[in-house]
Amino acid sequence: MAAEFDTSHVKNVVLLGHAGSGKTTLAECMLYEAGLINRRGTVEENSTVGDYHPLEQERGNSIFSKLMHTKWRGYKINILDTPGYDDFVGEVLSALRVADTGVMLLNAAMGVEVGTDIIWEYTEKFKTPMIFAVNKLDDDSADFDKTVQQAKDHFGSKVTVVQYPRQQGAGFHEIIDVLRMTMYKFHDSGGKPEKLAIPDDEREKADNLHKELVEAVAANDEALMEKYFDKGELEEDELKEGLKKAMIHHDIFPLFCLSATRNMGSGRLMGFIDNVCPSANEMPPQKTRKGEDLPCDADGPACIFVYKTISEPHVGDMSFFKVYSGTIKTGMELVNESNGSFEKINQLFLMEGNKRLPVQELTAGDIGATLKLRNTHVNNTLHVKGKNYELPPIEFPSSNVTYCIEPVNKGEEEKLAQALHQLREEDPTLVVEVSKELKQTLLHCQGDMHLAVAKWKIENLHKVPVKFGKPRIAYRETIRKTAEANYRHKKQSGGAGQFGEVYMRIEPFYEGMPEPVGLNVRGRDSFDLDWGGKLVFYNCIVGGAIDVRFLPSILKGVMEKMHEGPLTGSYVRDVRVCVYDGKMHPVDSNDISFKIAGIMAFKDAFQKADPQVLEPIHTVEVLCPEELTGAVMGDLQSRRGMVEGIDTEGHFQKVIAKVPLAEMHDFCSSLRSITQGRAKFKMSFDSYQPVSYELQRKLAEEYNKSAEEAVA
Ligand SMILES: Nc1nc2c(ncn2[C@@H]2O[C@H](COP(=O)(O)OP(=O)(O)OP(=O)(O)O)[C@@H](O)[C@H]2O)c(=O)[nH]1
Ligand SMILES: [Mg+2]
Repeated sequence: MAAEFDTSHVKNVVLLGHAGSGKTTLAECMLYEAGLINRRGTVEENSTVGDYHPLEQERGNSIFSKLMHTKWRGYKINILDTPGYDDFVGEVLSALRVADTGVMLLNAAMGVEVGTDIIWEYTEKFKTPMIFAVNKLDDDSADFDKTVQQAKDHFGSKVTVVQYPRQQGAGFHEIIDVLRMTMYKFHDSGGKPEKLAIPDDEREKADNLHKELVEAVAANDEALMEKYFDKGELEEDELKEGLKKAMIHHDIFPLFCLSATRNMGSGRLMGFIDNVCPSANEMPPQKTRKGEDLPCDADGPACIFVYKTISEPHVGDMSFFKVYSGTIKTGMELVNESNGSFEKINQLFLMEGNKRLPVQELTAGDIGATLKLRNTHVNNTLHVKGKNYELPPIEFPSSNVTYCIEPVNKGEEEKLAQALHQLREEDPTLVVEVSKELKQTLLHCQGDMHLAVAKWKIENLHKVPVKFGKPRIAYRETIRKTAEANYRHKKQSGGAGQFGEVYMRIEPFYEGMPEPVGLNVRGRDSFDLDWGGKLVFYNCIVGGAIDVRFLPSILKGVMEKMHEGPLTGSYVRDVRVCVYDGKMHPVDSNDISFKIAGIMAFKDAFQKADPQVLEPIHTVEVLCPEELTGAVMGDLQSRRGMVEGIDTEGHFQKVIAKVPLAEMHDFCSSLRSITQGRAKFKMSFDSYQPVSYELQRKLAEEYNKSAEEAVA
């Protein structure tokens, strides 16, 4: 059976906004208004179509993006409800990737919030046509004008009022629409409003706002500008066409009014989405990675992009995708451009939260789901044989916080590894690293809530109890002065004997340092170490004191000791080693003897060379409202942080600091509490810097203690 809606009658909207701004409640209204559900659920009663996941119901907020669809006046509207908490940014980005219009909800009682600004940055990247919806106008502390002003301050003069409320707070029930020049009057139960003429006492305000709207539209279209100059007015249809064009060019952001809990305003919003917001074939064509244009044409070659995968218990892997070209039919076979594998589309579904509605085909521009693809992942492009389209991937942000993870029960390591693999499949913002250096499995994630979700999934879906901890720090060791040492390794008691004696000098290495003084350089090797820094190894043996064939063994010994530094067992870097003398035994000297002599001589010399532990220092950038800068700086300084500067970024202050990674573990939750979630941060590795004498002593003590316990 052919698709119910053609490409021009499918609209893909993503609901965006700070946590708690009312996205899930609005989605519920849109389904209810269209009769897809016969009762509006609420977040409080855990009865919405959107927040069906047990964890969401437990927490009272969305965690995963949800695909739902509604049908309104001959159009199909795909609704992508997204979570507002920044920890779940991956869900927002993947939904934004496939949407053609974003609806940014503003909480009229709070105005523009940090989440609004964060998400706005992402919409700018995608250049998504955007609508603003000022929600919660029934809230006693709603302030529409302040919210609009903040929106204009934060997002510019392109924010254009299309509706304003005649009342706010408990009395809110009328909306003045200056595009239609109509007043919508709602009954207490919300839903379908009466359409009335604009009352006289609102006429002037409505006319002014209408004029602003018309001029904004005309300003973005020469032909309309001429008509406007000519007639001093534009017809509603001309306004709609002009608005659509301006939205596609990210030149106008129409602003609407809502009370999602009272279901006031959702119908008009859907009407605007139908008549004005672009369908996928009205958007600029997708550019493949090769730079070709891929027009959104139902008769074009079949091509889909997978933006999300989830694993449903008792169902299997579900892949969510958008059809970017052609028409997808059940039974179709497609090629996965990323790995060349063939995938059969056995089933196709429209989604309504967790409800799957089977269909036979999906047309270009539509969004749907399928089950049990064999080898397809997020960001994969699947297309008809004979084509080689690859669509640009979603760029997920790097992580903010890292935890080490281990199973509570010994022997469940493999089960945990499989669970983590599955989690990573579903959530590309969760990065799993098995660190050879730290001998820990690390979970890099977006924040504590993100971690809590991972824990819930591992324990409830994969049945592996886990514990999280603070990861070890990847310290480094180096030396600050030159030292010499020698070591004789001798073992001549029963069996093959061992003998090797090495004299070496070690020096702190720096680029451009002069050749070793007082030694005959016979050979030199320079190594860029995997863990950063260098080792420069000199053969300064004279008179054949040690045969050159043993030098690689000495080097091996030195390298082995640099793997587990003498002070704290951390990697050693930036050392020059000169082997300048030694002794051999004609029979007992062999590789192992000189390797051991190399290890021990290096260890002794290292201890004498004023060794220094280095710690990783990260650059931390915190975006926060101005009034919180002091609190943020205080917190960073309490972590041995050095504040390097404060910049302005948009409406935020950006505090830049250099902070030891060892002090940053709980910064994410601390920042959330000192700023009530009104700040965000990112951090990146900067450099290795010496630790204080006190800390070095403590680290060396801990290392020696654990070494003793290990042999005990
Ligand atoms: N007064 C009032 N409350 C609302 C309105 N819309 C939503 N709420 C309430 O605001 C809270 C958050 O609503 P949600 O729909 O979960 O908000 P959300 O944007 O989906 O939140 P996240 O999923 O956390 O991003 C709930 O308690 C809703 O009942 C509204 O128009 N007026
Ligand atoms: Mg929600």
